[in-house]
Amino acid sequence: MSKITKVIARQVYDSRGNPTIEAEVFANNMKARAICPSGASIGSHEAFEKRDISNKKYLGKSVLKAVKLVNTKISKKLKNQNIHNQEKIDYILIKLDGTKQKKKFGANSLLAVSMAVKKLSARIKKIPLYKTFLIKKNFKLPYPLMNVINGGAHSNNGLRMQEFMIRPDKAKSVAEAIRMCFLVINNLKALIKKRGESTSVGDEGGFSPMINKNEDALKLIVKSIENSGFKNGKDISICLDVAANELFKKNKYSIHTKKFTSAQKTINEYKKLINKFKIKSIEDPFAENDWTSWNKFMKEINKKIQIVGDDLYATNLQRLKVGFLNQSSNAILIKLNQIGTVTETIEVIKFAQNIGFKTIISHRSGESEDTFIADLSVGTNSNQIKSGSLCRSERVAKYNQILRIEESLGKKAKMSKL
Ligand code: 2PG
Ligand code: MG
Repeated sequence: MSKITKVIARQVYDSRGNPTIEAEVFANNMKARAICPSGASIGSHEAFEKRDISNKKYLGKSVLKAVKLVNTKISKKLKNQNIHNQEKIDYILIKLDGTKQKKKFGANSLLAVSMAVKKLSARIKKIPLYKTFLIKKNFKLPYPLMNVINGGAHSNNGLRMQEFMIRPDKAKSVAEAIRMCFLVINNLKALIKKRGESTSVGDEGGFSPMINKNEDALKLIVKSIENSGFKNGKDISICLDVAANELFKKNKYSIHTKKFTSAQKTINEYKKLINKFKIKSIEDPFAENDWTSWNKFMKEINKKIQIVGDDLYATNLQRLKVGFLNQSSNAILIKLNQIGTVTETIEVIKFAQNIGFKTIISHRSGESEDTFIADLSVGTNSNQIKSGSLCRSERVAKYNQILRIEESLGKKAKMSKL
């Protein structure tokens, strides 16, 4: 048994330059630390993020109260706990907060501690972090979902959909997968330049040219896949995150154009896009409480593509169960800070995999140098990882970590099944 001697926290900054919380846990004369990420398109069912809204010095964005809670109440409660008992520690945190959406302490303070505990336990046992989750051997490596054009809440270009991603389906290794994405991204950059548009990037490292039609973005991506010598829909496929919550009003959607139309018309337009651009995966095609449209879409698509629930499930077991019964999707996006502890996240992944859902581990649009999710994706045999483009170190850091893991697995490294 290794007892926790101390837990501390500090305010650091995320990739958007906003304050966030870093926790540091001590045991056995060793320590580990973790940083909590932060989203921009935040679902209403997500766990709460504690910020000091009245602190004008930080425009209401500081996390100093959350830091103080870790340094006092959380540190006191976790002192002398066995660092290797993650579940017990996480339940102490959940109970200490006591609210359904972690409103008292904030998921940010709890998660930073929870992840740091997990890291320190692995460090003390001298096991790589990825080997301490669900899977202990026969690891399957995830396909990267690289967000190459940023729109929606992650950019100011007026593109309605939030993320235009590529997935290198034919890659036989992570190294090859990343190389394929690298080629497409470079060709995309050249095409954007040729159009006379800016090649500056959005929050997740994808280009953010001033184009505002979804179809224009899709055409550019198809062309850059072809210019790289690949076949769209075979070697590399296009995947979308619509983040439809942001485009929903009075039961209508403004996804395909600025005009708000019915869910059925929206579905018809999706179907056209899927056929025309051979799209293989759509995340959050509808709003988080519009269960009817999700189910309708699933029926009409009839297992042809991956439908992913992000804001819909908010990494919440109860919501996933409802979605399963309602046949809302066939995949779930996993974000640790949507629920607030490592243990609850693992429970959701386990359940999702048992019901045959694909699991996709995801970053947030506000990220840090922390690579915890890279290990989580391998350690749970998740099919895919979404960590932005091959640009901005907070995004690339996760892909680099998976490259290291692949190298250490040597011949045993196998790609996951899509
Ligand atoms: C999403 C995420 C990550 P955010 O919607 O999937 O790409 O964005 O962190 O802003 O919620
Ligand atoms: Mg999303």
